[in-house]
Amino acid sequence: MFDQRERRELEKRVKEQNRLPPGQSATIKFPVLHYGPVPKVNLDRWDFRVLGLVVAERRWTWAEFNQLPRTKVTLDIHCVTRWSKFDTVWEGVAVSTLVREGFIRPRPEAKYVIQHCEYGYTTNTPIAFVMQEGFILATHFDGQPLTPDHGYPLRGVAGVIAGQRADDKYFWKGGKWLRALEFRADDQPGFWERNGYHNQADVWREQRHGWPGF
Ligand SMILES: Nc1nc2c(c(=O)[nH]1)N[C@H]1C(S)=C(S)[C@@H](COP(=O)(O)O)O[C@H]1N2
Ligand SMILES: [Mo]
Repeated sequence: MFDQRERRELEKRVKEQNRLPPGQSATIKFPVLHYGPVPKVNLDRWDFRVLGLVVAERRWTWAEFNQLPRTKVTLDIHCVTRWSKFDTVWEGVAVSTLVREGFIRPRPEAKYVIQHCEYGYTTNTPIAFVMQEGFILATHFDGQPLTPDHGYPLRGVAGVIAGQRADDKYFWKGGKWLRALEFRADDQPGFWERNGYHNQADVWREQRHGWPGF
């Protein structure tokens, strides 16, 4: 089949470019993966919060969020279920920009960021991770607003900039239907991290699963 051939050729190319992490295969589709139902969103009531160890907590309405400085980035994404998707184009807001421009002022004690999503889904990373270019608070994929399945209206995206040295984590470290970032001094394992996935989730070291029971 034509698709199969396209997929194999893509996989060969990204392998040669050292962009295919161990145990992954390339996909040209965009699988949907999450636990639980897709939330219905009312943008009139939607808000985005910045909480915890910051100089001033923040709350932005949807209209306000869309006034924040925007970024576009091309990322390779790696799902722990072994598919990788290459050259995905996302638009939204970079946490590093918000920090640099003073929209978010983390306190010095803050070391971790928890992404809080609809229905209580959370995922955790060090602050340094969300400050990387490969992490974005995305409203758009491939030039279009996110679809409900992929996290409309806002999601975290944990990806990799091809060729850049960075802390590369599996895609579950990007929360769909994102509603808040919480800055904390201590780490707090999120939904998948408590359900068997690895806390660090380094794609190149294949940190897929954590200790049994954690
Ligand atoms: N809110 C929420 N975000 C989530 C998840 C989830 O269950 N709930 N699953 C994660 C996992 S395991 C993956 S692989 C990606 C999948 O994103 P996609 O459906 O856009 O491919 O979303 C991540 N973000
Ligand atoms: Mo996943």
